[in-house]
Amino acid sequence: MRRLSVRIGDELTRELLEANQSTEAGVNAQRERVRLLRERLKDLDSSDVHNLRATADMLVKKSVWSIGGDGWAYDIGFGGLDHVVASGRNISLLVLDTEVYSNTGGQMSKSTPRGAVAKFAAAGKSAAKKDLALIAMSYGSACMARVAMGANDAHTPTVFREAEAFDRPPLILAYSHCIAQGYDTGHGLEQQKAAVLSGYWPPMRCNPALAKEGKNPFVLDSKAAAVAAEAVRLQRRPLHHARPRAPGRGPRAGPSGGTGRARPLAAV
Ligand SMILES: Cc1ncc(C[n+]2csc(CCOP(=O)(O)OP(=O)(O)O)c2C)c(N)n1
Repeated sequence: MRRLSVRIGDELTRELLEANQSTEAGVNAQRERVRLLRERLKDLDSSDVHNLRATADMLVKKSVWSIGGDGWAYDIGFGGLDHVVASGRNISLLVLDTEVYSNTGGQMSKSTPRGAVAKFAAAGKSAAKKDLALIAMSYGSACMARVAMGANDAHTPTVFREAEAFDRPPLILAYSHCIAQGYDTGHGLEQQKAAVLSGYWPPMRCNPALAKEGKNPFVLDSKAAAVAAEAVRLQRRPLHHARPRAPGRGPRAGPSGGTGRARPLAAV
């Protein structure tokens, strides 16, 4: 592109190569520059021009995410995920946290909360849920966030945009409803809302870049609990969140007579 700068225009060449694309507006401005570049290349012909035409779209920043479930993130792929988060390299990670392995039929993962019963963990999980958010925060290199789309659909895209704007590996933990949780997933967003309103899944962000500006890197995007935590358990069928069968395995869960349908949330 530098070799063609006399014909493309020095200013456009410099702007294309040095564009700040950390915000949506910055990316849109770069798209417009690429459109202009294509116009200026229209009547030119050389191998450099051909190459530039073929690769011009690469000048616009792409949003690329690695996506997996909690089984991947907390267990079977944890080594790799942990390495990326600790490295500080800008690789975006999204965990769809259903708190249970679904694809293989319903085993507990390290994300499964204490006392929960899964199809292949009938005695109830004895250990507490692993705190991936805390692990990520402890490195001080990653931009971590916890979201639940059903609770606040404006918060989720804001968090994604923010996470992409910083030159840090974003790790987003998204509370996700799932058929293995045993309720009608048509009510999944209500389930997510219950998880947030009850304080079970408080949305939060931790961005170490803010500390450099003298700000608190941790932002809690959640109000005090407004519904009983029981609401979350009641909506899940016995298969996932039921009274643990083995004594001493976690707190007593709600009655195991879930209907598989979401129920209205009870105020605290
Ligand atoms: C290293 C490795 N171990 C085991 C498996 C077998 N396996 C395939 S999917 C899966 C469950 C993954 O659960 P999760 O990541 O929570 O995704 P979900 O099925 O809930 O979408 C397992 C254990 C695998 N693919 N790779």
